[in-house]
Amino acid sequence: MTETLFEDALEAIVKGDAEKATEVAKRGLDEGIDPLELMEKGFVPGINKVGDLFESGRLFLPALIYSSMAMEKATAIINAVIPSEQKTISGKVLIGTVEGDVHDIGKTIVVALFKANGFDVLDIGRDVSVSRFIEEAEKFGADIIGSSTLLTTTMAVQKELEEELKKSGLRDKYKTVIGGAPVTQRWADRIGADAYAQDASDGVRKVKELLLDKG
Ligand code: B12
Repeated sequence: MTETLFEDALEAIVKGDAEKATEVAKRGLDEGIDPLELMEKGFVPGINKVGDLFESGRLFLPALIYSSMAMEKATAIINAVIPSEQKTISGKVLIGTVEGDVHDIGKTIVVALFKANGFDVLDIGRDVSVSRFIEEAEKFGADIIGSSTLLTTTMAVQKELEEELKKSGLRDKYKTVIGGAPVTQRWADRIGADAYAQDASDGVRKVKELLLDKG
């Protein structure tokens, strides 16, 4: 039964059917499925498939937009019910998508899971400039700055953030974590970010380690 639900979730996203995505998300929750599992095994494979079809020219931008709208509906329903886990460690995490990039579905999932894990999170949205990342981190008193990017062209902004923090003498004040589909551990090492996370759960682990490290 769960398998059918995952397939329905995938299909709703591939077809760009927001109504069906909403129905499947609600049905899953009614059936008592783990919301994160429904996201990771149903909806996320759906949007990844859409990405593959788009890349290979078998699906075009209008369809990509419908699929992402369906994904946003499902994400909103699921994020609202991600269960809070025991607060084991406290810390302030600022997170945003870098300038030039409007992709925020993944970042929004990360924000929801971070909040559920008891971190104090400030989501500064998408298309955020390096200077705004730093200003907001200073105002918020962040421990960690998290940046997301889905475009290979905007990965450079994560590097600029590292450089700007160094230039302004603030690098040691914060720990940085980076994520997004094209981002890798290698990229993190290259630009000098403190951590890389491949998905939201990995992000929680990495942020906990960084907070322990920060003391
Ligand atoms: C949905 C989507 C869109 C939607 C975005 C809607 C939205 N509100 O986000 C829309 C339709 C707007 C869009 C637009 C474009 N898109 Co688009 N899009 C996608 C798609 C299909 C899915 C992205 C997604 O949501 N994935 C699901 C989430 C859950 O995964 P995720 O983002 O990777 O996040 C997870 C992890 O990476 C990690 N994570 C992410 N960030 C962070 C941050 C931190 C701190 C941490 C700890 C973890 C973490 O945790 C998340 C949850 O587990 C991808 C294909 C793909 N497979 O990635 C293409 C893709 C990213 N898009 C692409 C392109 C080209 C574009 C456009 C340029 C298209 C165009 N011609 O206009 C524009 C760009 C506009 C801009 N300036 O940003 C290309 C990028 C190619 C490249 N090499 O750079 C891709 C790869 C498609 C492709 N295969 O060609 N897109």
